[in-house]
Amino acid sequence: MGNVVPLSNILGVGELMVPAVDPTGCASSACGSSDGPDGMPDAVWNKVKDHPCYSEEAHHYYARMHVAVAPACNIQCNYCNRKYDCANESRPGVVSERLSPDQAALKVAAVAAEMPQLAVVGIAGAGDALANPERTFRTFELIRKQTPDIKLCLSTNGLALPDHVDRLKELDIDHLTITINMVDPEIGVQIYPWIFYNHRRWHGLEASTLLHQRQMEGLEKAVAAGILVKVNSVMIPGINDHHLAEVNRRVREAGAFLHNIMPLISDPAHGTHFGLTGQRGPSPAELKALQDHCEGEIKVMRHCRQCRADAIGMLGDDQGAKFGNDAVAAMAPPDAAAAEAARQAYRQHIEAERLERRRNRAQVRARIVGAAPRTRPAEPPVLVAVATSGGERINVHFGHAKEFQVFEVGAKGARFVGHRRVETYCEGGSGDGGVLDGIVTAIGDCAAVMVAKIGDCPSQTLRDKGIEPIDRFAFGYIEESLLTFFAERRAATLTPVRVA
Ligand code: CLF
Ligand code: SF4
Repeated sequence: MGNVVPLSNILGVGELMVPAVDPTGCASSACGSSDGPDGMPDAVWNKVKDHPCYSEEAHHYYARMHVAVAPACNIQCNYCNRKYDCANESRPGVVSERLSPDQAALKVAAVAAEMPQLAVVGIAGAGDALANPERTFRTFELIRKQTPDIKLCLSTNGLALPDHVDRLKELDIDHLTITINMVDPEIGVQIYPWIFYNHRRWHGLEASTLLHQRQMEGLEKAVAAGILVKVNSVMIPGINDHHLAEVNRRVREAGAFLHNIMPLISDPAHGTHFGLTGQRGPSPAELKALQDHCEGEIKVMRHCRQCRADAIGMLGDDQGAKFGNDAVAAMAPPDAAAAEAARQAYRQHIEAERLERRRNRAQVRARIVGAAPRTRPAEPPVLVAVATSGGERINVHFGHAKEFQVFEVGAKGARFVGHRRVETYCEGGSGDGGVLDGIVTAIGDCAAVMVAKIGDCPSQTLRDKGIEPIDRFAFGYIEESLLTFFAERRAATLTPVRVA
C-alpha cells in the first residue's frame, strides 16, 4: 500500500494503517486546513490538536466514540424524534443500545484496547447529556479513572448547562458543545415547541426566551471556566438560515472557540415535525455559502459527520456495530496497560508525521502554487472530490467510498469545504448503476474526483457528466495532489502572461 507502514507491525495491534513520515521531506501537506499551532497559545493547541472535531487535521488521524448513556431530553426540537439519535450530534438513526454507566465504561475499555487512534469519548445523547446528569457524570468518572489519557467531551442543548459548569470543570472536561440555533426567541418559536424547566413545561415565546437566556449564560460561564466551547447550529432554510450569521457573531463575542454549522436532515420517514411538514434542508452550495460568510475570527467547522449518539471510530467510518454489548461481553478482558502503551506509541508516530509535514508545507505550496505562471484571467477555484480513509492521503478505491471529501482548489491553495455521503458503488465486483447516478449527483458540482483506483465504466460515466476521474495520484497526499492537478489544469487551459 505505497508509502504506508502498518502500525500493527510496531505495536502488535489491530489492522491499523498509518502514513509513514516521508524520509525525503517532500510532499507534505495539511489538506488545506489552517489548523496548526500558529497563532494559538500552546495550552489551547495541546487541547485541540488530537481532537477529531476541534481540529480538521486531527480528524485524519484520531477517532472518537460516543456512549449513549443519556436517554432523556428536556426540550423538544422540531427536527428531532425521540426514537432517533439526537440531531444535535448525530444523524437520524436509532441508537442500537442504551448503556448504563458501568456498561459504558466497559465498552470504552474494549474499544480503547482495539483502537489506538481513540482520543476522545463523548456523551451526545441519545437525549441530552445534562438532562441526565447523574448518569452522565458517573460515566465520565469511571472513564476518567480507567483511561486518564483519553479526553472527555460533552454535547448539550444548553438548557441545564449553567447548573453544571462547575462539575464539568471538576471532571477536567475541556471540550463542550452547545447547540444554539437562534439568538432571537421569535425565531426560536419556530424550532422549539416546548422546554421542560423548573419542574414544568414551557411553551412558545416564553420557552424560547428561557432557552436562549440559559444557553448564553451557560456559554459565558463555560468560557470563563476555561472550557473550549464549540457551538453547533442546524441550518434550517427559511427559518434561521439568514439569522445564523448573527448567531455566529454573538457566540464569537461570548467566547466560543469553534462554530459548527450543520445542515438540517429532514425526511418524512424520521417522523419529525420538520420531516412531516416538508421542511427542506439546505443544499451543499447553500451550506457552503453560509459557512464561507461566517468564517472569520472564529473558525467554522466543516468536517462534522452529524454522528450517531453511539458512533465509534474515525469520523465518516463508523465501527459502532462491532462493539455491541454482546460483542463487548464476549471479548477477552482488555490489557489496559498494553492498550495505553499502544495509544502512546501511535500518538508519537502521528506527532512525528505531523511535525514533518508542517515543516514541509510552506515548501510544497511555494513549489506548486508560487511557481505557477501569472495568468490572465485568473482561473476561478474548482471543487474536487477525494476518496480518503485518513492519513491525509488519497487511499480509497472509487467503488469502496462511503463518502467523498470535497476541497476547493485554486490559485491560492486548497482547502477542505465539506463531505458528501454516498452509497458504496462496488458490490463484489459489479457496479450498481443506480448508485452511480447517486454519486454523480452528490459530486456533480466537482470538476474532478481523485481516487486510489477506478474502473473504465464509472470513469466514462463521470467524464460524460463533466467530472474528471483521476487515479494517478493514488496514495499521494491530498493537498499536494490537488495543487498539482490545479497547476496542470491551469497550464493546459490558460496562456501564461510574460512578466517583465
Ligand atoms: Fe462527539 Fe461532539 Fe465531542 Fe466530537 S462529535 S460530542 S465534539 S467527540 Fe464531531 Fe460528530 Fe460533528 Fe459532533 S463530527 S456530530 S461535531
Ligand atoms: Fe432531540 Fe437533542 Fe433536541 Fe433533545 S436536544 S429534542 S434529543 S435534538
